[in-house]
Amino acid sequence: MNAEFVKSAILPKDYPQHNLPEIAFLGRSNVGKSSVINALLNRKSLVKTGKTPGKTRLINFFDIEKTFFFVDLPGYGYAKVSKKEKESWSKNIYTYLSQREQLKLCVLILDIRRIPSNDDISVINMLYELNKDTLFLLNKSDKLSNNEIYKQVKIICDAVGVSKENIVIFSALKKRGIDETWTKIKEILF
Ligand SMILES: Nc1nc2c(ncn2[C@@H]2O[C@H](COP(=O)(O)OP(=O)(O)O)[C@@H](O)[C@H]2O)c(=O)[nH]1
Ligand SMILES: [Mg+2]
Repeated sequence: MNAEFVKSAILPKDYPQHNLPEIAFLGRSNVGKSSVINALLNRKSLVKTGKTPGKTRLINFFDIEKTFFFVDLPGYGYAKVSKKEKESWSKNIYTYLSQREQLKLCVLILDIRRIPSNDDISVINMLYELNKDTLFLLNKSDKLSNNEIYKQVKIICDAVGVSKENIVIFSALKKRGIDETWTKIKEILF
């Protein structure tokens, strides 16, 4: 898939100007957000992985085939970040989510092995409050057996109050869930 980095921004005045739909990716630091984006685009390293967790506060915009945009929002929940930095993160994300008219779909990435953290729940509440269409990708499924996957899906669905239609069992490493994710994205966008 043809994907091109367009720019990084923090404030709305610096967001790129265009009229295409945007899909925003959210997740706690180290959940595999960059790996998921690369896997969906079948790119090895469009987005850097495993680098300086929690350090990037920038919103990165990627043009996909001149048809829509992927928006990589900064990862949250990194323990070594100060309270002040966390607040500015929340504010910048909230501004993007609440003001960006082009935003059509949010993709929230969770670690299938974990119960959603308080930070995850805050973000999910923000998305519900703003009435955003949200798709949940349960990443790192390669780390669990089928039996464990089944149990975790139920636990996570209950914890975040989402139905199974809005989740995809994913593995960026093993490339699981890619076609299903694209089908769901296209259902919502087009
Ligand atoms: N086992 C496994 N590891 C993954 C998967 N996705 C990402 N990772 C690893 O998780 C770490 C963080 O990935 P990265 O994409 O940089 O996460 P980000 O901080 O959310 O952007 C890296 O070591 C990745 O190799 C996955 O599906 N399975
Ligand atoms: Mg990343």
